[in-house]
Amino acid sequence: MSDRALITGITGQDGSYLAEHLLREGYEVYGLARWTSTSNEDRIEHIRDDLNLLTGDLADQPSLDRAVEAADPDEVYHLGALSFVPESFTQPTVTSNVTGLGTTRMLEAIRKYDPEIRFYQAGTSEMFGNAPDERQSIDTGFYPRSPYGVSKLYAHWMTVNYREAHGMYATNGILFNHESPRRGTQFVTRKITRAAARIAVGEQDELRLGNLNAKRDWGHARDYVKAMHLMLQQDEPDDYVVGTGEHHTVRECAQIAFDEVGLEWEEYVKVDEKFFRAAEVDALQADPSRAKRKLEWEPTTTFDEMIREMVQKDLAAVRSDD
Ligand code: NAP
Ligand code: G4F
Repeated sequence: MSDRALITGITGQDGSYLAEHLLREGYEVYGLARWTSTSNEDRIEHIRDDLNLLTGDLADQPSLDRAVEAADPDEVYHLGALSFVPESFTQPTVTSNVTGLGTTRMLEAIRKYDPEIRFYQAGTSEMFGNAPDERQSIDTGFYPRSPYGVSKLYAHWMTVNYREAHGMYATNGILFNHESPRRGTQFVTRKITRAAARIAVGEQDELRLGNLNAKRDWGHARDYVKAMHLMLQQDEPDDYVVGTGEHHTVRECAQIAFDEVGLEWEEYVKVDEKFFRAAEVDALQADPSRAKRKLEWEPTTTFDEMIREMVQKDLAAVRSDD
């Protein structure tokens, strides 16, 4: 009998890549998707017939209980969240409820149904925030700078607590930024690659951005979902930091994206105060040595390759809209 996995947030960037990966690995894949008035299934349309979708909301315990029971999974990958940092300042209590308490609800649903189910929590480098260390490892202290980061830190410790209190196989993956052509269009890399493509074909005049000096450790989502899967295949549950170990500025991202379409970024990018954050995380850079050693995981795509791939996909999309 094949292994069964339940993915919350299956309609998101990571959910779609993880579903593809698990299907390739021979899993029967279930996904929790919330009800929406129009379809939110664009990213999984190509594999829709191979998936078992269940409706539910992370704010609603009964729907989560039902989803766990219906999927009867061996592994749960909990990726569902309100994941856009600026919006978490606008909607702090929804963020706390969905991103924070939603994790407790999933852990409770599992504990009640079958505490042997393995659980992955989608942790984030945003929990490090104003980190004291130049490179962040599992030993770095946490200092989140947004309602999103605070909610994820709560979820992180709940995951540790269910492991220690109930003996559950509950694992935190602390993932640094990862992107792809499926990234939401408000996140800075995709905002840039899409704008570069649109400007190149004359559909947009300029690109307004916030802090160009912010540094992030950006990898490719396709690589990072493999690390999630590996984490749940270990003998014992543990917590892992996953990133490339390199960081780049938003400015560098713009340089590469505009170079890919043969344009000078300075001619099109304008700094707009509107996109500065109430509290910024200036720089994040992973120390992924433990994940590399214990999981034998390596990123395969460079930052430059990824941004160019995203621009090419955005160019193809804008051209096909014509
Ligand atoms: P994403 O594209 O924003 O996907 C988030 C998913 O959560 C979507 O499927 C969304 O559904 C779902 N969701 C939101 N609110 C929900 C609710 N109330 N009930 C049920 N589902 C809900 O995020 P991502 O980039 O794939 O990231 C996956 C996870 O990893 C998130 O938890 C994120 O916080 C975390 N993470 C991401 C990164 C990164 O760089 N990408 C790094 C570290 C951690 P809809 O499609 O209906 O909106
Ligand atoms: O792309 P971002 O919005 O991603 P951010 O805030 O780092 O969060 C992402 O990565 C986290 C992992 O560390 C995830 F947990 C989280 O769910 C999400 O996926 O912004 C990156 C940087 C920030 O410093 C921001 O201030 O880019 C800077 N930036 C500059 N101009 C901008 C813009 N960000 C956005 N979204 N839009 C701008 O115009």
